[in-house]
Amino acid sequence: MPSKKAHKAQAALEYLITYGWALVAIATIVGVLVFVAGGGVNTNTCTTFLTMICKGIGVDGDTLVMVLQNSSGQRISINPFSDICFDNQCGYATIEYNGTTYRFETAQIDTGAQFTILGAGQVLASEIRITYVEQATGLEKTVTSTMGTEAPDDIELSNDGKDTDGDGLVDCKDPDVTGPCEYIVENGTPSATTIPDGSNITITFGKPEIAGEWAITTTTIAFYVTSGAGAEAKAKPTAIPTWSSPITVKTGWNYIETSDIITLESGNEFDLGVSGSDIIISNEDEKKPKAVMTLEP
Ligand SMILES: [Ca+2]
Ligand SMILES: [Ca+2]
Repeated sequence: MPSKKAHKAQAALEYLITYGWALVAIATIVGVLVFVAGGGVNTNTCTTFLTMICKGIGVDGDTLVMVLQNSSGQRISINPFSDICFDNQCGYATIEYNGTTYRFETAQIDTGAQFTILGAGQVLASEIRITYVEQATGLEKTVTSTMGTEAPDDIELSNDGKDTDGDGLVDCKDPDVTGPCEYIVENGTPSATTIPDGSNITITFGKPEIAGEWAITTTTIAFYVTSGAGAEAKAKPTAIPTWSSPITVKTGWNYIETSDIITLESGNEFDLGVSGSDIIISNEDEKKPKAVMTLEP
């Protein structure tokens, strides 16, 4: 007669043989869940917004890559430049949707559609804020979410004007950087907020930390118009005689690109001219003029 101990051992063995496959299956499922929840082999975190499902987050050089799905139940519109901010820093986002890249233009995202947000130099940001307009209701909504990437703390960020990884080379002078070198210079100080028909004003932008070391290859002047839609506006660096092709001004943010190569100086100045009617540009808070400068070492 087998002892109680042997009986127990045999029972345990039978249990394993009978239910072992189930334990293996459960272990596999748990493993898969941990893998999925943890984002696979890394620790990237991507928190789902109330009205947008985060499908994934990743890193491409110093660029943050985030895939979202519009689950608001209706079509929404987002302007990447003014409506997507990382740690309260706006202007560095682009949206890729339906094969088109949006930076200054507003993207219309269909209900249920998936789109990608790219944040230049934003891999270390810990919060993202998105403002969008619902097409069906016309309401403007803002959602905020925490996030995080597995980017190392000592990565060289391309657009902060600092030697982030401590090797003595700043931004795009550091071969560790693979992304674009774009700076947004804020607090533009226009000499007037009303630009009379047929005249121009000069806008001065604040000093980037890396002044003098770089050439500006393109500049986009962003300005917010409160009155004067339908007029034409054009821009140029003050030292350059050539104006950009005029754009038709709309209410809200307007963007004019100039492609003259100038040396980055502290307090860069750009002329903004209008024709057709007076326009009024905002110099209030976040709606002050901005310059987006693409730099080369
Ligand atoms: Ca840097
Ligand atoms: Ca560096």
